[in-house]
Amino acid sequence: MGHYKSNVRDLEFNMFEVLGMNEALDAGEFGDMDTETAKGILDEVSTLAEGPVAESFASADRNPPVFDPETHSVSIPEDFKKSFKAWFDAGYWSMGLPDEIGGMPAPRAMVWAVGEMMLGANAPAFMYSAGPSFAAVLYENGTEEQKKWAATCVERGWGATMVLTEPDAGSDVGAGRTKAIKQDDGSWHIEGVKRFITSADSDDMFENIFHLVLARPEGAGPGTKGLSLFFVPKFHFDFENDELGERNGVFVTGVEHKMGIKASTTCEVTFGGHGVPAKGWMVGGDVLNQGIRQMFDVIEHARMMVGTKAISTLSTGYLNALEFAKERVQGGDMTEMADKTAPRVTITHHPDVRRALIRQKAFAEGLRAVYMYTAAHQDPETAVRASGADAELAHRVNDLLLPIVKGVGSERAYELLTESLQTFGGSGFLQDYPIEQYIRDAKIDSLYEGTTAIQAQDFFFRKIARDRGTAVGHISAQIKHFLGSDACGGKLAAERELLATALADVEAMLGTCFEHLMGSQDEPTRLYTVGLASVRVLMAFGDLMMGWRLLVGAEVALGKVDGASDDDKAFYNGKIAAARWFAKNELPLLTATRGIVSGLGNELMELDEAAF
Ligand code: ST9
Ligand code: FAD
Repeated sequence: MGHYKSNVRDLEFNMFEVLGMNEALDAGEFGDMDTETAKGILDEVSTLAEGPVAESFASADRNPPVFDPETHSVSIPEDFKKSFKAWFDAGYWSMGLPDEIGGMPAPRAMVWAVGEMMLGANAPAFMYSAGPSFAAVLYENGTEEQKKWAATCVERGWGATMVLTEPDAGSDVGAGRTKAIKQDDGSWHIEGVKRFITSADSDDMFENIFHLVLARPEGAGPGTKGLSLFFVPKFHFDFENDELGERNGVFVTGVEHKMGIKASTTCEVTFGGHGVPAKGWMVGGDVLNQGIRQMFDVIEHARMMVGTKAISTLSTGYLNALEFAKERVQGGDMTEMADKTAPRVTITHHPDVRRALIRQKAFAEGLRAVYMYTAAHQDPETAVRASGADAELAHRVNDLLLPIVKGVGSERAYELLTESLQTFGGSGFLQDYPIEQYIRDAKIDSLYEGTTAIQAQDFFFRKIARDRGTAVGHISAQIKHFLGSDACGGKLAAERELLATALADVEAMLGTCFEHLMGSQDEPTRLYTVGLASVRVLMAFGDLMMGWRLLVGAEVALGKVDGASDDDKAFYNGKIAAARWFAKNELPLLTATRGIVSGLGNELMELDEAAF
C-alpha cells in the first residue's frame, strides 16, 4: 500500500447526498455519464491514485529531475514517468473538455473529485498533464486556425505551461518586460527571460510542449492591460499535417532546487536568447490587450487546482495520522492516571489526540465540502441544484469562492498538516512516513498562483466590492435560509446559533472593510486598513463557509443515520461530530477576529521601517 489514502465515501457524500448531482447526471445532462458511471470512475481513480500514481511519490522527491545546461533539458526519474503514464493513459483528463477537442462530458465537480485523488497521490504527475485543459483555453479564445492547433495539442498529448512570472514581475504581473515583436508572416518574436515556469521541460514525456506566454507587444501600454497572450511551441509543427519541425527558440536555462514538489520542474525559460527566434502567435489573432483576460481563464483552473491539491494533501495527512493513532500504543487511560500498572492504550484514547484528530477531520472535510460547493457552481446544471443560482450568478459565486478554495485551502492545509505530523510523535519527523513530505510539498500552495495576500485582495476588492455584493449576498441568503430551516427536529439548534453569530461576525468584518473603502475616497490611507484586515477576513469567510457546509452535511447525515448499515452509521456519525466540533470550537473565534478588525487603525503603516 502506498502513502496515499483517498476518501471516496466523502466525495460521493458531497456530490450525491448533499449537492444532488445524481439528478443532473441521471437526467442525461452530462451525456453518458450517469451516477453509476461516475461512481465507477471514482472507484477506478482511487485504485489508480493509491497504486501506480502514488508509487513514485517519495522516490521522485529523493531523486529529483536533473538539469543539463548544455542541452537545456532535464532528465526525469523513470519511476515518476511511469506514475505519470499510468494517470495520463487512463484518459480521465478528457473529462469536461469541449467535445470538439475530444472531451468527455462531465460535471466540473467530477473533474475536481478525480483531480483531488491524483493531486493527493502525486501532485507533480497531475501538473504535467496540464496540456488538455490549457488547450481548451486556447480553443475557447483562439482563432479558427488556433482551434485546430488546440485539437492537435490534445490529440498528440502535448505538454503545456503557463508563463507569466519574471524576476521583477511576480505578484505584479503587469511589471513584465518580455516583449513581442511583430513579424511580416503574422507571427511574433518573443524576447525575454521568464522565471519559475512549471513543467517547461519534461524529458521525453511529451513529443512537444506549448507555452502560453504573456508578453508585451512593442508599443503596447504599461501594466497587465498592455500584455498579450502568445502560443509558443517548443518545436514548430506543420499546421496542415501536424508534423514536427525545427526547434523553436525557447530554451530552459535553469531549474530551481526546491523545498518540495521536487518532481515538478520549476524552470527559468529564455525566449530568443540563443540565436534562434522564439516564434509565437497571438491567441485570438492580433487583438491587443486581451492577454491578461485570456490568461485568467488558465489561472482560474490553476487556482482551483492549487486549492484542491492542498485540501487533498490535508485529507491524506489526516487519514495517515488516524491509521497511525489507532495502532500506536502509548500510556494509560487518563482516568487511570494514578495506577502505574493500568493497561497501556492506543493513543486514540487520549483526549488531546482525539482533539487533534477531529480538528484535522473537520478541516479536511470542511474544505472538501467548500471546494465541492464551488465546483458545483462551475456548471449551470449543478449550480441550480446546489443553490438555485442561474448561470450568471453561478459564475459570480464561483469567482467569489475561488480565493477561498485557493487561499484558505492552502493556509489551513499547511497549518493542519503540522497537527497530522504531531499525531505521529517523533515518527512524523522521519521520512519513513509521508507527512514531512506532505508539509514540504503543500507549502507551495500558499505561494504560487497568487500568494494569500493577493487572494485576500482579490476576494474583497474584486469579488465583493466590484461585484457589488451580488455573489456574497447570495451566499449570505443561502446561509440565512439554512438558519431559518430545520430538517432535523432541533438536533442542531445550538450549532445553528453559533453559525448565526459567525455570519453576523463576518458581515460586520465586511462592513468595516466597506466603511474604510468608502472613507478612502476622502482619505486614501484608509485603504491600508483594508489591506491590514484582508487576510483575516479571507480566513474568517473560509471558516464561515466550512462551518456552514459541514452543518448542511450534518443535517443530511442526521436524516440518514437511523437504519443505516454499520459502515454508513459510523460515517454519518463522523460527519455529525465533525460539524458540531467545528461549530463549537472554531466558529466562536470569529467574534474575536471581528473585534480585531473593527479596532484596526493605521499605526502599523505609520511605524518607521527602522522600528521593525
Ligand atoms: C503559477 C503556476 O504560479 C503554478 C502552478 C502551475 C501548475 C500548472 C498545472 C495546472 C493544471 C491545471 C489542471 C486543470 C484541470 C485538469 C482536470 C483533469 C481531470 N479573475 O485587478 P487588475 C484580469 S502561474 C479573472 O487591474 P493588476 C481581468 O482581465 C503565475 N480575471 O490587476 C482584469 O481586467 P478587468 C500566477 C482577473 O493590478 C485584469 O486582470 N501568478 C482577476 O493589473 C487586470 O486586473 C499570479 O497568479 C480574477 N480574479 O494586476 C499573479 N483578477 O478589471 C498573482 C484580475 O478589466 N497576482 N483579472 O476585468 C495577481 O493576481 C494580481 O492581483 C494581478 C494584478 C496580476 C491581477
Ligand atoms: P513577490 O510578488 O515578490 O511577493 C513577496 C511577498 O510580498 C509575498 O508575501 C507577497 O504576498 C507580498 N506581496 C507582493 N505584492 C503584494 C501586494 N501588492 N500586496 C500585499 N502583499 C504583496 N509562475 C508562472 O508564471 N508560471 C508557473 O508555472 C509558475 N510555477 C511556479 C512554481 C513554483 C514552485 C514557484 C515557487 C513559483 C511558480 N510561479 C510560476 C511563480 C509564482 O506564481 C510567484 O512566485 C508568485 O506569484 C509570487 O511572486 P514572487 O515570488 O515574485 O513574490
